[in-house]
Parts: sequence; C-alpha cells; structure tokens
Amino acid sequence: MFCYQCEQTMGGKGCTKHGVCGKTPEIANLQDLLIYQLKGISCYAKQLIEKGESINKEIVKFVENSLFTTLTNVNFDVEAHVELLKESQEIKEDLRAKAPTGTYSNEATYNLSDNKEEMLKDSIKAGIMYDQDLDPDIRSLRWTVIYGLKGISAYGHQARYINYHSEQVDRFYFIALEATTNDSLTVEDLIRMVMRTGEISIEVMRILDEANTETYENPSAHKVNVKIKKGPFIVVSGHDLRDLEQVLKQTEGKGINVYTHGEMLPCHGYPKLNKYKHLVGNYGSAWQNQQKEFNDIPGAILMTTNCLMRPRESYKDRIFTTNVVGWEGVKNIKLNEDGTKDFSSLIEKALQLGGFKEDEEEKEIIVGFGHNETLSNAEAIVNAIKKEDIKHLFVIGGCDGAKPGRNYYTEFAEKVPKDCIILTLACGKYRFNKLDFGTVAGLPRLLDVGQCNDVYSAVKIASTLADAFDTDINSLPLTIVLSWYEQKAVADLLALLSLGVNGMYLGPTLPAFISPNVLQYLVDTFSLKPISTPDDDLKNSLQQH
Ligand code: FS2
Ligand code: SF4
Repeated sequence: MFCYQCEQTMGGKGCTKHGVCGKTPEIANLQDLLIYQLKGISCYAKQLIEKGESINKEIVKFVENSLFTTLTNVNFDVEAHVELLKESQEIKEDLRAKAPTGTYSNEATYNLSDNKEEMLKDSIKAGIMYDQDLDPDIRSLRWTVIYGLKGISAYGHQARYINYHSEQVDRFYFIALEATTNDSLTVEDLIRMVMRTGEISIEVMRILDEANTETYENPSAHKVNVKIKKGPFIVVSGHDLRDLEQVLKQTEGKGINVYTHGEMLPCHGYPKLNKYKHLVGNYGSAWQNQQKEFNDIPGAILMTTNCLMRPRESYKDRIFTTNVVGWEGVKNIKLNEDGTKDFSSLIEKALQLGGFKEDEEEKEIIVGFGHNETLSNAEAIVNAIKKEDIKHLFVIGGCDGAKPGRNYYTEFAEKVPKDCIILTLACGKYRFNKLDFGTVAGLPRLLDVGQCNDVYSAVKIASTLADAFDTDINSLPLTIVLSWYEQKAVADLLALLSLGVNGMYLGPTLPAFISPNVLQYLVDTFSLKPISTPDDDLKNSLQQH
C-alpha cells in the first residue's frame, strides 16, 4: 500500500505498511483500484459529455459516493469496497458501449475481475507510485486534483441528500478524473485543472449552503450547552444535517436527549433543527478524541460522515454508521427508497442503555455565525474597523487532529489581541471554542461560522466587507490561518486559492503530496506560508495591514 492523502501520513511521507488512520493494506489497495475504475469510467463519460450527452444521475451519484468512500476516516469495510468495485465495472461497460470508438487510457480499457483476490493483484498497477518514471510534479498535481475531488464529493453528497446538486459539479467529476489519466497534459495544464478544482469547490459549497439554509433556514446566534444531561441519549457525529433532523424527528416524545458531536456542533444554529427541545447540547470535542469520549458511555452514537476511528470493543455494539461510512461489524443504517432512514435500532439501543444518571452543571458556548448572521452586523463591523476599534480579523479554521503541534492554533487564538475578531470553522475550533474571548465593539470576539464547508460563508463575509471598503479580500485587515487534516480541507484550500486569496498560513505540516516545485509555485503565486510560531505569524499578520 501507499497512501499520502492526509496530514497524519506516516513520517510525513506516506503510509506503506498500515494506515495511521487504521486503514489496512487490503482496504488501501481496493481504494486505489476504485479510484482507477472511476478514472476509467470518466474517460468514456467525458467523450459522451463532449458529444453533448448528459450522464445518468445514478452514475454521477456512484462516482460521488465512491470518491467520498475513499476520503480519510470514512470507510474501512472490505465488503463495501468490493461491492463498489463490482458496480464500477458494470457502469464502465455500459458507458464503453455508448462512447465513441477511439483510443482510450489503460484505466478505461482495463476489465475488473469480480473476484477479490484478482482485484487485489490488479490493484498494484493502480497504486500512486506505480509509474516510477512519472514526473513528480505531474504526479503531485494529479493527486492534488483527486484529493480536491474527494473533498468536493463529500459536500456534493451532503447537498444531494437534500435534493440539491450543481450540474457544473456533476460534470466536473468526469472532466477532472479524465484529466488525471491524460498524458498529453503539461504541468501548466494541470495547474489550471487544480485551480478549476478550487472553483468547483466554491460551487459545491455554494450549493450546499443553499441546500442547508433553504431547508433549515439561516443559522443565527444560539447558545449550546456543552455539558451532559440526565437520561437516555444519542450522540450524532459527522456533518449531515438531514440525518440529524431525522434522528430528532424519530426520537420526539421518546424521552431521548440528542447531542451533537464534532462537526455537528454548528447544527444548533439552524432554526429548523434547534426547534427540537430534545436537541440538548454538544457532547465531547473533535474527532481524534472519540475513542476516549465514546468509551463505555451509556448511550448510542451515529456517525453520519467522517471522521470515524477504529471503534473500541467497549462501544462497538452502540456505534452505528450511515451513508458511505463503514467499519466491519458495525451496523450501517441504509437509505430507504423514499429518501428516509429507519433509525429504530439506534433508538432502541439508546433506550436500552439507559443514559447518563446525573445532570452536569451547564456551560454554554455560542454558535450560528454563518454569513447571514455575521453580515447582519456588517455595518457595525465596518464602522468599528474604520474607527480602529476592530484592528484585524482572523479566520482560524480547518481540521483538528491527533498529531502534536496542533496546540499552535490554541496558542494563536489566545494571543490574538483583544481588539481583533476571530472567525472559526470546522473541527479545529475545539482547540479554543470553550475559552472565553469576551467581546469587541459589541460583538463576540469569537464567531463560529460553521462546518468545514462554511469556508463559503467566511468567503462571503470577507467579500462583503471588502465591497464595503471598495477593495478586495487581500487588502482587508484579514489573515487566514488554516489547519488541515483530510481532503475536505484540500478542497477548501483550493477554493481559497482559486479566489486569489494571498498570504494564508497552512499547518500543522505541509501536504506530502505537494512536490517541492508545486510548493514553490504556491509560495510564489499566493504567498502561501507554512505556519511557524504563533508569535511570529501573529506579528507578521498584524504588520502587513
Ligand atoms: Fe473534522 Fe474530520 Fe470537517 Fe474534517 S470531523 S477533520 O473530516 O471534515 O473538518
Ligand atoms: Fe495514512 Fe492518512 Fe492514508 Fe490513512 S488516509 S493511510 S493515515 S495517509
């Protein structure tokens, strides 16, 4: 196996014996082959698109779900991968029969066996490092596109579940995957494809924002209890609002408390979700602490998306997955034909376990500062910046993770001067979101903008403020400090780069899949900076504006 798609990759270079995330070589190799198959499918699909034909939405969904399945900490179930692989061959054959005749890539002409052992043998040629002679910059750019696509697919999946999609995004899966097989594309062509991936990332986040805000209304400032309450409970983790809504509906009147966990925290800001009184708070913190936080709790857990870690035996019987998330031996709750899900096994488990025995003393934090809520204060923010009551805005966001070095973000947030505002998003916020930052110019100094896809919200806020000053985002007193872990963060980073955002800080380490030349290009073109120390980075940010 070889995998270097996430920040915790072994030695900062690549996992070769076993994934640090828990991925076995078997799963890693099946995932390589699945991506190989998606590329093959896309070679035919692209030809059909160019002939003006549209691709069946079931095929789009398949490609989206398969990409999402291979995202870090999503699916560790061998059978699920074998099933997807078998389906991929049927789809490929179907498209092959419809596509114009011509010369196609190896990925397109390859025929998959329906036998797992054969699949594993064939997976060698699908490996990232298989072609030793490939130009390292070409390899780096191709995989940057693929990792961006994985992030996009997670957002696309979430929007599609509530019946929203973008035709542009749907077509792009095929165009971009085909590009990663096309030997005639130069480094410059692939840089353009990387930037296009960023633009499509903005587009998918836009559609997801529309899906969430039209379905659940715009989030607004809302207090969330982060301590536990007495009684049976379900913890809902991941990112999926519709799953949370269905759990809330199906538990109504049953005496079950529902807690958000990890990236579900911002859901408390949505009026159509926080109207449920039994959505009582947020349990625990970011994903990397789940084995400790879920250990032996007297309640049931639902993982709607990433990040899933190896479930310990102590809670394997009380954790459930849904959507494309999977772990062998853990129950996966399927989607019914009518778009609903039956969460009764989860509910029964929660009732059976009995729940917490005592209430803890409440502690509240505030969420809900998406673009609509934050921009309802736009005039106040603009005036405060003009009067220098607010000196600088920081976006400190992205993923959390287990590796040491991430306390940089806590320290950074703590050291931000009192006359500055911090916007935060994604699970990296747990490094500091329970600290008291007080207020500035009548506003909380810490504004929780939402989940990782709400980078879209942060961009909307920044561009509205830039318009008010008749300038661009780069000229605002604004610094973006990103923490990355998995491929949604890659999509977010590419989105910001495609908008021409300059001078971002990226950490805790740089992606292993970025070659030295590609990194130099990003540094030269976008002044992208690896994080150094909170003091130095803070000083530089404040000096530059
Ligand atoms: Fe956190 Fe994990 Fe949100 Fe990432 S819960 S690192 O996948 O998507 O951000
Ligand atoms: Fe390693 Fe990350 Fe790949 Fe898992 S996803 S195998 S930790 S690089």
